[in-house]
Amino acid sequence: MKVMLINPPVTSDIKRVLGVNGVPLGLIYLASVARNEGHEVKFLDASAEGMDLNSVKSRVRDFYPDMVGVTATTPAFYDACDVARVSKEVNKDIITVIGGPHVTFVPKYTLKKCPYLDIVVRGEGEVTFKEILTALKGPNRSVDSLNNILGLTYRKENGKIVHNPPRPLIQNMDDLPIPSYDLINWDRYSYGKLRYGVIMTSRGCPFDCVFCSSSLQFGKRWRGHSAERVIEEIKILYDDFKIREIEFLDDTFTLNRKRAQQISDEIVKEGMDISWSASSRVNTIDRETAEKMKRAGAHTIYFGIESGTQKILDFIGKGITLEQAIRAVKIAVKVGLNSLGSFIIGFPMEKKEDIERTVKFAKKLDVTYAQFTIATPYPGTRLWYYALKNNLIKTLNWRLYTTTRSVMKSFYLTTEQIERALVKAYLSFYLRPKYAIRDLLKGKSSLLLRTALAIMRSIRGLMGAGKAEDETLDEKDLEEIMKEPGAEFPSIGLSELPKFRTPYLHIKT
Ligand code: B12
Ligand code: SF4
Repeated sequence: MKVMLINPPVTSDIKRVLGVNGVPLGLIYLASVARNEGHEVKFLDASAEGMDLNSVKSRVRDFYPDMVGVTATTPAFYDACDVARVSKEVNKDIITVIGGPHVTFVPKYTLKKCPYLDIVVRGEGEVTFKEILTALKGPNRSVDSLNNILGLTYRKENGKIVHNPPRPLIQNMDDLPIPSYDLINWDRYSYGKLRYGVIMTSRGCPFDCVFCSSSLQFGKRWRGHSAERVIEEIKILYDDFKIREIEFLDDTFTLNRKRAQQISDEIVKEGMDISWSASSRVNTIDRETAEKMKRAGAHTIYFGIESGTQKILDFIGKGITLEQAIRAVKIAVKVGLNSLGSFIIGFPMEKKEDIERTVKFAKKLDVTYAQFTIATPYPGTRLWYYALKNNLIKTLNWRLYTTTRSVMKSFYLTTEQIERALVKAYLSFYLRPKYAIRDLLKGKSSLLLRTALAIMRSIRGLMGAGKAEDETLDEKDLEEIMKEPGAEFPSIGLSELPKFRTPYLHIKT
């Protein structure tokens, strides 16, 4: 089969605001799966290539695939739908498949809203995708043959939407193929002259933060690649693609400290001259691990600190204390690592003073960089269900779900106050004498850091753009959303909601 995998051209203000491209790692894992099954694969990152929809359509016409697979975050969903639409315009028999952290949690609504999509893959995609490809092999392919495949929601030929049971998590991460890094046009992701690569060495997270979608997408169980496999991937990037700067995209690279140390030691042993950054949690870092990471070339460590008040940290379910945050940043400083602290403002129960406390805390901590975002109820998260049950959703216009817009009502603050507070937070943190922004930009970089800085740079632009309060909430849409699996429980308090909901079958290991 001819399979075309497309990262959609992003027209939401995400691109304008963030201005950064990230390698669509999910799609190149899927490319490897399809290639291993003997399919012909074409990969297109229309966003990184700066293409418009017409150019995408031409590429689809040129390749004339049997299947188009497209990925999307929440704000990129309409763009993904547009890719499916133009694919069907090229040939109505092209089977269109979508996956990613948005559609996983609103699969039926997705298919209703975007009639050009045939299949939604929920959660981790590799095994489900392989089974779809097998089921649709041959000239008389029909989506009706998908009824036994776990982890998907699809539109039957008669138009009926079918929601299959969930798929278990992949048990052994080393069973995953190496992503098809050869499909990547690395120059599109370089930063200055630096060729810049990404690796995800683990999936899943056992914690339960109220806003977090990735820990649901990849399950509540941490699963890591072996250190050997990680080194193998680094070597491919290093030797074959001359990558010298790597970002580890794991939710928490240091969750298994022993493994993080092992990987660091191996990088040193192999004599690889790379610099890199990775995420941690303030309670999963210690001096020894940080030192080893630094020795192996790490320059920045990313901490989700989220709030400067324990009350909000408790609401988030972060499972950390302010003291742990102080301690973690001190460790980073001691070993010479930069720290990038992520802070979220605008939770429904936050008052102006709470937000101010968070900004003050960020400054007191003296993280090297701070990223501030607005609490956004992404589908599937506990915050999403909390917002639904408490009637706090302002809009279902996914384009606004960028974390720089206030899309959720607050008990105390207006949209304007929250969005202004975001601008103020950046100005207050970065416009201190110790920061000269151009100097920051000269240093080692990481995708997440560039995102933070890009938000800051375009902060004035943010204020001019449309606001969620100008949007109307379509009650019918809301009703549809409430019919999604997971939205049906009747309670209204966060504590009454189930601890978490994942799209997975729970397998005892
Ligand atoms: C790196 C990253 C970025 C990078 C680049 C992203 C990119 N690749 O283009 C940058 C910094 C630019 C970024 C920006 C944003 N990000 Co981001 N990002 C990530 C991160 C840390 C890793 C992404 C990744 O590579 N994952 C690894 C691959 C293997 O997973 P995957 O892409 O999900 O793909 C798998 C499945 O989803 C599925 N699948 C996905 N697509 C498809 C398609 C088909 C056809 C099939 C069959 C299956 C399938 O199969 C894949 C393999 O298992 C994730 C967290 C995470 N753990 O994933 C957040 C995450 C994706 N980001 C998130 C958010 C919110 C954003 C932003 C909206 C906001 C912001 N302020 O950062 C912007 C939006 C950018 C955009 N263009 O839409 C959320 C998404 C939530 C949501 N519902 O949309 C996540 C999940 C983090 C979170 N907070 O929970 N991000
Ligand atoms: S935000 Fe919380 S739940 Fe999500 S990956 Fe990080 S620690 Fe885990």
